[in-house]
Amino acid sequence: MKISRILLGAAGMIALACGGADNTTTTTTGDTAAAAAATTPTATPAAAGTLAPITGTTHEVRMVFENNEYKFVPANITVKAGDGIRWIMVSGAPHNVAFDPATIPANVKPQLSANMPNQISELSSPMLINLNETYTISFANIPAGSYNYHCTPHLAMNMRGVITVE
Ligand SMILES: [Cu+2]
Repeated sequence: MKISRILLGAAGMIALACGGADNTTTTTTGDTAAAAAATTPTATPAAAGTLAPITGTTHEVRMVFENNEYKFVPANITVKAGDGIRWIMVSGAPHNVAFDPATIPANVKPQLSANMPNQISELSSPMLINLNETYTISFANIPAGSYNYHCTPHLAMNMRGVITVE
């Protein structure tokens, strides 16, 4: 009597242990897979579509036609994470701020695009036509790196700039 109870008990515990282990493994795997499936699609568009506001300094770049040259002044600018740049139309309009999508890394493009309102084409700002008209881009959440840009109407005249995000 005692022996069979012990055996039954032991068998029961083994069965429970096995069952428990199986269930735990299955449940964990299922949950992880479900969590990954649920997280990945929601997180990516949220990150891609949300403008990250400027939290630091807003720098100014003038768009000018001077000495027979179309240029961004300064053409090279370094900003810190969270800074922004405001382009201002001074002379020689129309001008815009355009990044060649082919030169912008895949991990930068979604946030840069989210930080550029009213694009006329991928990563291209609208045209600034009037004196003192401005266009501002936040570089918050943009990975450190150097990014080339140009003015679409004056690309052939070499109106180019470089933004370095520290
Ligand atoms: Cu221009």
